[in-house]
Amino acid sequence: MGESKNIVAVTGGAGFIGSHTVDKLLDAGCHVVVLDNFSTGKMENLSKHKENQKLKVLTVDVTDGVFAPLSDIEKEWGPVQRMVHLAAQTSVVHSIENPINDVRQNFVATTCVMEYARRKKLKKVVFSSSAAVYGDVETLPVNETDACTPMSPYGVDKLGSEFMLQYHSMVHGIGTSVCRFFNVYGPRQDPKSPYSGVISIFVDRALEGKKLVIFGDGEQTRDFVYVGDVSRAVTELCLSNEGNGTPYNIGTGKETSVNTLAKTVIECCGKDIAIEHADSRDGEILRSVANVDKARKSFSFEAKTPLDVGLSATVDSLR
Ligand code: UD2
Repeated sequence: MGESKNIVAVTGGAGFIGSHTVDKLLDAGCHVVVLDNFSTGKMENLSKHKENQKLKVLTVDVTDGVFAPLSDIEKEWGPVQRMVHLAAQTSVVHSIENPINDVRQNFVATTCVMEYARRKKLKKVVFSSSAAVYGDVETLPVNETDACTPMSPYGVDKLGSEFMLQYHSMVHGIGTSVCRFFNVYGPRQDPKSPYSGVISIFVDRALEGKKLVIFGDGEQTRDFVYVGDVSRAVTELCLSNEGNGTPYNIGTGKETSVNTLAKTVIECCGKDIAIEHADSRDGEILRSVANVDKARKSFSFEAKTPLDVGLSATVDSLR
């Protein structure tokens, strides 16, 4: 007793990136409270920590506010000091079709988290922004200082949320870090929704012997970054007190077309799978790849996992 605890609340902690972040925070000795509404999160993502007394899981929709649910934890453990905000509506396509819902789940939720951070004087908040804030840029790889012209409500919300963190640093002195995730993939990404990440969909379909459907000509590119690398960056930023909300690109710096990805997935799954093309998506960004110099210089971030290695791990997890 008497030992000081590092208490971290993780919104979306039962989700894909969230549960990997919870793994790493627990490894680092933190006490962790997961806030998740289980719309896409799954308890089984946290099942290996079932007996861990340092983890609590609360079924909470962040847009309903986090003060009441966290007050019980505070009575038992003491004050929450840090927050990682990963709960989100993650689909660009969904945001175009349902912009009001997107604003609620992404922008309003961030405002709820930051209002808690302000009143409780948290040491640190880390937020999951996205490469979608950039839109189509003229020069690649894209830099954090490049102009942002989001091409979807999703990108607009993420950019607005970034400003919400920066404002809290500037005016209320809260330490904040913003991660602009590129295309995150890996084990525990749910492949079964039409809004799922392309790698999870391709791997899942290839393993079932179904054809892969490429939207458009397939020459659009993405920077695919492995979830183990992403959750390491988030954990590191969460445990540092520094940060004024300026964003970090979290990607690999490598550009891969959807055509190349489809071929690599087929090779990795070792099956003879057909490829078909369909209409391209609205609001589709044509090329996306990160310049990662800032994260490298600031906290020695390196996305270490090559695509073939990350793909094998993804294939093994879905097999
Ligand atoms: C991803 C993230 C989003 C945001 C963004 C940042 C997901 C689900 N979304 O959006 O949250 O952070 O990256 O860049 O991770 N595609 C196909 N066939 C399919 C599915 C997708 O060709 O069956 C294509 C799609 O048209 C796009 C690419 O694959 O060109 C990636 O699509 P996505 O939905 O995985 O991700 P994206 O980039 O829209």
